[in-house]
Amino acid sequence: MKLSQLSFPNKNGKGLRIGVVVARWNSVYTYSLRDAALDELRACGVKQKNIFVQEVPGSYELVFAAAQLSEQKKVDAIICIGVLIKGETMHFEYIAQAVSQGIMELNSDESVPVVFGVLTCLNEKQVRVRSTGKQNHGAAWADTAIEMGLFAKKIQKKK
Ligand code: DLZ
Repeated sequence: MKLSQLSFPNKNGKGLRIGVVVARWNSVYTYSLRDAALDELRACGVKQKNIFVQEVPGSYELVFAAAQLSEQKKVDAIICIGVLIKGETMHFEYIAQAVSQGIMELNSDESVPVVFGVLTCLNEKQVRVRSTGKQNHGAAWADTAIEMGLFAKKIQKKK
């Protein structure tokens, strides 16, 4: 499925509070993804004062920051943004595994949805395609955060 085929029925972010955690490793690309996500959040009505951006050194640190934000309950959804590029050692595999597992565990154990905004690519060209221009994934991650934040709010009201 092409990114452009993703559809989001409700993109009304008014009243939502969104956390955005961004890794500085490969920052040319993570900042481009972050900016696309922030533009989309604002376009969907999320107020600037309700957007909380936290930088971390690398993708491995995304889970810790997301867990802290989640625990504070000050946001309705969190987007974790990172870019992992396969190198010559096993580093890529270990970090990708740890981050995907960590974010999955936050989603299953905690009540704040966390969006997996981590590109795991084999080379820089794959990253560039997915983090710049029309195929920039950042906007879709913002839409996902809005949809899941609205869902989390609705379900928690009923408890
Ligand atoms: C060490 C490392 C390497 C080799 N590659 C990446 C990468 O491609 N993308 C990324 O976000 N971070 C990388 N890191 C840094 C780790 O995520 C982490 O910041 C350090 O191991 C310190 O815990």
